[in-house]
Amino acid sequence: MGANVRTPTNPPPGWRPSHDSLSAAAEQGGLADLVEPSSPLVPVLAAAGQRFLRPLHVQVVGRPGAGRDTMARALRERLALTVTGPGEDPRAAADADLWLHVLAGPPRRADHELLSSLPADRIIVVLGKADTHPDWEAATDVARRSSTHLGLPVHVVSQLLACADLDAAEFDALTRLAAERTEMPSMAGRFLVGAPGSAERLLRQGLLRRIDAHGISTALRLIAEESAEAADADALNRALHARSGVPQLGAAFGDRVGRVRFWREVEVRAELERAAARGCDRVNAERLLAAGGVG
Ligand SMILES: Nc1nc2c(ncn2[C@@H]2O[C@H](COP(=O)(O)OP(=O)(O)O)[C@@H](O)[C@H]2O)c(=O)[nH]1
Ligand SMILES: [Mg+2]
Repeated sequence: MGANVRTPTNPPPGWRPSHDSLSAAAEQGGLADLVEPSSPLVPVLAAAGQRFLRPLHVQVVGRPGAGRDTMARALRERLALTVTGPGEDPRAAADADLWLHVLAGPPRRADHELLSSLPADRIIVVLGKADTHPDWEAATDVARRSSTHLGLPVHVVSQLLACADLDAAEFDALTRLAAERTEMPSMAGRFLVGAPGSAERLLRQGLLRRIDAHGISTALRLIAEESAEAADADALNRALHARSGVPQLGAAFGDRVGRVRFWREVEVRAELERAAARGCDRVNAERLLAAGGVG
């Protein structure tokens, strides 16, 4: 069950966006042109049209600790999306077009409950913190099983690697560690050598906090191989971003654009219905609603 539950707000089965619908005019910024310039509907349509064209807005959800804040940052930085994270302005939630649910492992009861409360046609599910699994393949296995369980695709990401922004000093430190043939121990805590509070220990703590064990071992390997991907801090950050799975989410968002357009058209129609109900150029408001827009 879970996300397969159809909420009452789902579009009718088989709905297809039509090219002569209100949304087509809205997309071209031409909603207000559908009525005479003197119509009191002009400001209503202009405002609805502006809202229709707002940037894609994603709300990040999931259980606390799943990495939601980091995910929100990753979506902003890598995919330039408008994002609301947990605990951010609850009013912004009303503007959400898509919900990105972050799993921290196989779905639990709280995940099912959350997922079934969201619009089923606009959910994207990710298995986050993929870098904390023994390897990427292991994370992919968990995602595959979760996907079967939920009946939804589950994408594998490391939101932390997607946010990598190592500076020149951290890059120099990694270069030194690579030259010393340092390896990332399987117990990450053993990486923290040096006296508590010493510069070496603080540096290593900082690296763990910023890119964690998998990020560090990937960086050390790329630097040791003298890869062009590790030519400098910027290149290394890009290499970590590319391995995070987050850029690849762009396609999943693209696939939902038709759904988002449908729901934005529903909003435009609701505005027109409210205008008609209060007698604001009712004839034309109803004409637009009946014709499905232009025609
Ligand atoms: N290794 C790893 N740690 C992560 C990742 N994403 C978040 N974290 C860490 O998980 C902890 C909680 O992250 P946060 O984004 O605040 O989670 P939230 O409570 O769901 O908002 C922080 O210490 C993050 O650095 C990830 O992709 N990989
Ligand atoms: Mg947090």
